[in-house]
Amino acid sequence: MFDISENPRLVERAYLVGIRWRGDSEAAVQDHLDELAQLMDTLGIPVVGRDVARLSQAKPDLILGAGRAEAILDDCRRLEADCLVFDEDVSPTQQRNWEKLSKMCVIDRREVILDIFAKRAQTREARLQTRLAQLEYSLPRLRRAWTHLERQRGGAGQRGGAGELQLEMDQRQIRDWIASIKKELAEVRQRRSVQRKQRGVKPVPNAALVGYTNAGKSTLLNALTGAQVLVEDQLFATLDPTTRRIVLPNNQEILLTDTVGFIRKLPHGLVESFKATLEETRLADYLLHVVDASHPKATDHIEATRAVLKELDVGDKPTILVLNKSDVVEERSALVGLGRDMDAVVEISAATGAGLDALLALLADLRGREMTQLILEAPMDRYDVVSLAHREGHVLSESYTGQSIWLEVEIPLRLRHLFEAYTRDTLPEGVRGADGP
Ligand SMILES: Nc1nc2c(ncn2[C@@H]2O[C@H](COP(=O)(O)OP(=O)(O)OP(=O)(O)O)[C@@H](O)[C@H]2O)c(=O)[nH]1
Ligand SMILES: [Mg+2]
Repeated sequence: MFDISENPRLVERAYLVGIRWRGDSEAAVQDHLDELAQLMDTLGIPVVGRDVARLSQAKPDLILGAGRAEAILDDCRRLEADCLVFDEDVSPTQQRNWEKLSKMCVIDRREVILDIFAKRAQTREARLQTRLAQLEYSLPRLRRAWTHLERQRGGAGQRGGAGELQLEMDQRQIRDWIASIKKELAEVRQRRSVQRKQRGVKPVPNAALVGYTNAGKSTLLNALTGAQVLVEDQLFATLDPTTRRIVLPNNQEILLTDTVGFIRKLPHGLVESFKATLEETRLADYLLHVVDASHPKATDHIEATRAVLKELDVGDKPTILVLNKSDVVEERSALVGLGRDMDAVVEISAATGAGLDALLALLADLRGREMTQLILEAPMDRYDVVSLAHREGHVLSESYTGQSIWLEVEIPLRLRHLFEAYTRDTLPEGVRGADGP
């Protein structure tokens, strides 16, 4: 593996560019730029200026027209900005053109998010996943210069001088690097799946906390379980999953998992490479979709979250919409109608504890709804099937016919496959059922 970390130059003053497409409101574009500024803040790079350009169609070489581009560059010179950040996707060619023109670092929102992940990743797995997403993002971009990758390799917000390596060689090395990271990740995941299997002797239902970054997911996990996940008023405080057990009011247990938050334009590569971390979400029986209900853009956050859930293929799991931060909600009317199409909605404050009882009751209720009634015939020597039914469900009737044990049971839907081989349509004549004589 190569290492090129000589004298990376620090990017210190960012200039943001948003684009107002036909049909967009000025306020929406400004909101998105506010969020981009927050992302830059998370990276530790001050924003010294911003501009919104109106556009009906992107120009292939610079997105913007040449006149507008010049005006932005004048502004950047005046403000001594050294990094231009687009809230739009910038293609590799456009990025190269802008860098040539401006002699500045030029990045887009997705790359900012990648840099934040790189800065925040703590565990080996999160670091590998982030590095993979970064490399895949930069692969088509390498043609322009070495500086880009060096900047990423040097760490968040840094940027290096020119490298001397040959282009073709670089690309090949990057590909090798990607392959070796994938191999390492496969090993880490293999180990985790073994651990999960060992844990999963008795399958306990799993609910995943999902939602926009900074919605309060970790605060909620901590409030419900006494866990000590890092909570911060910053974007992407959490990258690694934490799972804790909670006991519901009906004495049933569930596992609750907190994981990485979502955002508009989460780089596709990140979603891809974090799929393993998000595995707990994919395996979850329910989702608790947490939203910062005090945020003026709460509705957009819900939509952006659902878009990522769809990308993860978990969009149709039973979902409770959790309207968090009710202690600081000013516009109560804005919440009306939210979550209409979800299974339940509850207003809480993870900070004050308000509404947590109602949330737990809802979870118990949702769990209750997930049961199915079956008639089972188990051979006499398969008492394990019978005891599984007792352990995981409610046995309504139990009868012996000599060769078989007949059961009427209510079991969780998610375990139905375990009983498939023993499921029958009706009880035979003479066997007494739950409402029999
Ligand atoms: N006022 C208020 N603040 C809250 C509440 N819940 C969380 N917060 C604050 O919101 C910020 C984000 O909370 P986190 O729990 O880190 O949010 P998260 O969803 O885990 O965020 P990421 O891990 O970055 O995706 C912190 O400053 C919390 O103190 C709440 O109910 N009321
Ligand atoms: Mg968190």
